[in-house]
Amino acid sequence: MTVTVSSPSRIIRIGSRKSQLALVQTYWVQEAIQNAFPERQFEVQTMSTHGDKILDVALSKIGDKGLFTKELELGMLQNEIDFAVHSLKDLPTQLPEGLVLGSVTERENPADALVVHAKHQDKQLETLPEGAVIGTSSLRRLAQLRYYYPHFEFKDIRGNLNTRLQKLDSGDYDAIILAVAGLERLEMRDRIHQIIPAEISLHAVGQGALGIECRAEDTEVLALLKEIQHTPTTQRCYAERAFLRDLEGGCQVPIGVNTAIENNVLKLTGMVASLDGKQLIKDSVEGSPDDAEAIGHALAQRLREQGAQDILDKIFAEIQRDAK
Ligand code: DPM
Repeated sequence: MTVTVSSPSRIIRIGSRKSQLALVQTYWVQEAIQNAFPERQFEVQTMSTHGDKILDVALSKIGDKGLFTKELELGMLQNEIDFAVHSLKDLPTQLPEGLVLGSVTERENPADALVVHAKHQDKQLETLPEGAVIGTSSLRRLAQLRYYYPHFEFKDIRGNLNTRLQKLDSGDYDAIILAVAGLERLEMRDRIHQIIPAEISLHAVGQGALGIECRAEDTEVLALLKEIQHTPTTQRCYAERAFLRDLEGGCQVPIGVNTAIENNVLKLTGMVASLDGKQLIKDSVEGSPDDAEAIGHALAQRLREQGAQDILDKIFAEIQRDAK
């Protein structure tokens, strides 16, 4: 186990993936924490993750949840970096021994966006033609859209945001689905054609928020990170992550959520859908924001009682079979 030495001169090393989006997010965190502690020194160190190297395989087929986080986690455990900035939705719900989620920063719009090819500028999800080819490699987006729009075709798409937009523009797809938050952070909000309402697409757990991971025993870094934590976002994301932790198996699953805090009541809505879009189970649980994780567990239990486990077991079996 690493020992963290505290000294006033200690430079805090922030780990980041090298993608454009990851760097924008990391520099945002660096600026926020630098503003909170002007006398301290923070520097960014970049690393490539496994997920950055295998761009040709559909995410859902890789079945490895730490795809974008493992190398950064090793870096923390080996004391090469002090904390890592992740898109919270890419951070597995179970962290390696010795690491914790030190902070969750204020969430941006967590919704999904429809981005269309130029020839469909006058269309919305409701009016895209029968057989329109929709690009996504998210099982969650696929299952929900199939449920509400069974007349579309779906095709995998990988690569970073720019690559995906190029593939769309070159005519490979009629439309693609991307997170609003990613497009906004990269100043590409003009590509957001329609924000998909929560009634159609519940977002991924943690979507739109940044999660900062650090060593569990590094009390100095933990204290620094607390200053940039956003409490309502943290409560919402803890409820979402507890829900996912209870339901997921070893791979990406079609699970979506939505949360809101109003009048000190946290409401968590969640859904599990089958890949063919024929079954979709959705329900909500409310409670005190202080009981965020209990709300997540309660919702998982409620969806299980309604048949969510059968749907998920079938999907795990399918993915395992495809992987062979
Ligand atoms: C995860 C998923 C996707 C990313 C699965 C899901 C989308 C994959 C795809 C867990 N991570 O959402 O159901 O559509 O092919 C990812 C994005 C962001 C973080 C890009 C996106 C930016 C938004 C954010 C990829 N990870 O979802 O369009 O920080 O929340």
